[in-house]
Amino acid sequence: MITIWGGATTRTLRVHWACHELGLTYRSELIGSRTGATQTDSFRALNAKEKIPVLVDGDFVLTESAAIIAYLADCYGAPEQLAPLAGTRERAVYDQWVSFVLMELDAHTLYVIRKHRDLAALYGEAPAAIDTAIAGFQKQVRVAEIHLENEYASGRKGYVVGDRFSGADILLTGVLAWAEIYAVPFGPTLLRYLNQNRARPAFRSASKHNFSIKTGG
Ligand SMILES: N[C@@H](CCC(=O)N[C@@H](CS)C(=O)NCC(=O)O)C(=O)O
Repeated sequence: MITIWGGATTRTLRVHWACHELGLTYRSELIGSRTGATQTDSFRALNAKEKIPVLVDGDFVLTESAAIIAYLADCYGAPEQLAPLAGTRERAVYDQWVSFVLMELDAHTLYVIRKHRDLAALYGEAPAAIDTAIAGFQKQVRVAEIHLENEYASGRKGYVVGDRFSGADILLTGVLAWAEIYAVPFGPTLLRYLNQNRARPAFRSASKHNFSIKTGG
C-alpha cells in the first residue's frame, strides 16, 4: 500500500493528482507544512529535509514531488500513461519540461515571491527580488505559452510533451495556478491550458482531497 504524506499545498497536490490520474488506491497522511508536523522525529526519519510531499511504498521512501510523479508513472501507470518511456527522446523532452518548471517557474521565481512576501517574517523583505522574480516568471512562462500556441494551432490537444497529458502537465498546471493566486499575469493560451487541465476529473478529486485540510504555508 502506498502512503502519501502531505496536503494543503500546491506541491502536495501534484502528487495526489498523479495518484488520482492513475486510479491508485492509497493512504494519505494529510499533514500540513509549517504546522510542526514535519518536525517530529518520526517524520524526520522519513524525510530529513522536513518537507512534504513524501511517498512511502512498502520499505521504499521517496521525496521530491517530480521524482514521486515519475516513480508512480513508471511503476503503476499503463505504458506512457503519465510519462513517456525511459530511454526515449520523448522522455528526455519530458525531463526537460520538468526541470524547466521546477527551476524557472518554481524555485527561481514563484518561490522567491513566496519567501520574500508571504514568508517575509522568516526570510526578510526584498521588494527588488520580488519584482525580478515576477519579471523572470513572465519571461520564462512565455516559452511555454509559445509552445502551447503552436500545439493548439496545429490541431493538437495542447499538452507539453507529445499529444498526451503527462506529469509535466501536472507540474506546469500547478505553477500556473500558483501564479494566478499571486496575481502574476500570463497570456490567454496559458489560461486556456490551465482551465483545460483543471477540468480533468482527477484534478478535481485530488484537489478536493488535498485541500480537505486547511492548514499549510
Ligand atoms: N522540492 C520539493 C519542495 C517541497 C517543499 O518545499 N514543501 C514545503 C511545502 S510546499 C514544505 O514541506 N515545507 C516545510 C514546512 O513548511 O514545514 C518538492 O517539490 O517536493
